[in-house]
Amino acid sequence: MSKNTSPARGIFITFEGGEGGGKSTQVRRLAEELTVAGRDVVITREPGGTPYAEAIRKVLLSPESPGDALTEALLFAAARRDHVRALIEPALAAGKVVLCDRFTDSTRAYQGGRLPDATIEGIISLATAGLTPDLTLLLDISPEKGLARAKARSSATDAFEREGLKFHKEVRERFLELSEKEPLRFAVIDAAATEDAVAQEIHDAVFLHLGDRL
Ligand code: T5A
Repeated sequence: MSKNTSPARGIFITFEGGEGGGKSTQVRRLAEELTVAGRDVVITREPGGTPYAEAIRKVLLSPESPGDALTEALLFAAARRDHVRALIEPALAAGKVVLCDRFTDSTRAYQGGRLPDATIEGIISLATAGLTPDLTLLLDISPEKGLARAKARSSATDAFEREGLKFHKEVRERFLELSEKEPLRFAVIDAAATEDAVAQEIHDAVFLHLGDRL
């Protein structure tokens, strides 16, 4: 009798939230922790993650952006389709832990206010073929603080950072609404705390939600 040697499916964790919340910083920290613990970890981001999707990222974040939500949502989806097919799904099939800096909830939060829900969900579903994160860490911070952090790091701003405070407040509200709709998938993290405190809160959330699989 042949033995099933395929690895158990991996774990998909996404980091979400407004600008400058510390997502990239905390993706790196959690990756280090899980790697030390012996897990095979892949770090990736959206828009981007594959050469083709990184090329689309340049277009999306360029100052030439027409600011049309449907055009944006379709481009994010095209990048996401390539990312899911070429990187995320193969890594999960190989049993890896995939840590992704932004995913579908960013489309819901950033493009969602300007398009009907059914349009957003249809586009997301085409791009992901139903792939949903096992856990989403929402790094929640006031836009005032987050944008100040992003600005302190670099004076160059992308098309989305240049949006006004009202837009970023609405984005934050939409993220929080999403977390209330799906409390089992989301963990809301206080991203205004120190880097170490945020890392500890993320550690606790990851082991609370996924400890039996890690
Ligand atoms: N977008 C994306 C959509 O509109 N729709 C979509 O579907 C998707 C996928 C992506 C843009 O695209 C939009 C959303 C975005 O506007 P991006 O460059 O990837 O653009 O933007 P962000 O993901 O927002 O990246 P940032 O680099 O701005 O923010 P991060 O990753 O949250 O923050 P990080 O870790 O780079 O930290 C920022 C600064 O703060 C410091 C760091 O050292 C760094 O200097 N910092 C802290 N300082 C104090 N205390 C802490 N706890 C700190 N943590 C980090």
